[in-house]
Amino acid sequence: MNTDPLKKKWANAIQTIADLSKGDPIHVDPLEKRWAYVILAIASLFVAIIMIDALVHDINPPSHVETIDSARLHLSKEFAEDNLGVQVDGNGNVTVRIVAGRYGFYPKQVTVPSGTPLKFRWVSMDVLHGIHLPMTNMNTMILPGYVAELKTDFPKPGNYPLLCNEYCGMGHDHMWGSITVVAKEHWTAPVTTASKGDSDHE
Ligand SMILES: [Cu+2]
Repeated sequence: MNTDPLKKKWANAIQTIADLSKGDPIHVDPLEKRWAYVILAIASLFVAIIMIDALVHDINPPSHVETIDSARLHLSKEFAEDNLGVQVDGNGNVTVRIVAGRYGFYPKQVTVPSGTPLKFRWVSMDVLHGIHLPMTNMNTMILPGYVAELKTDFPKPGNYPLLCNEYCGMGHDHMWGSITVVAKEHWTAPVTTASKGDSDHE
């Protein structure tokens, strides 16, 4: 078999590459260059938006890792029935504890003050659930075995529907509740009865 034409082809190709790599630097069309700047600007804008959301608006993925025995929530000190809902501690910090379970939120409705830092602690008693309140930073999965803790602040009074946003079974569509936000001056702290202590788990 005569391989000469093939050898010649290869030699030519190598010569062309060698010619290209010396001499002129890579030529970039001005239009292409302009588009490269546009893309850089778009990427920078996205990074800036993420940074502003994280640092100014405090929108972050929940990084709080705390485990709990989901099967024994009713026996735990913190998530026993009497402790659910809104509580105010001695320093005036407001904590809301809600249990998600097929198919509802317990309690189904909570009333919180506007313009106040609130700490929400969510737990699941069975499977994966999730909540998302549009226009707030309240967006988390509620994994069985973990406490999903979120800090938020509702600037204005209003009613926020609470919908489970993780498919959890046949009754998922009926899994809802609500958060009522009332003006700070019209809000009265719930009367606390049971022992409020902190979590009795790691
Ligand atoms: Cu659900």
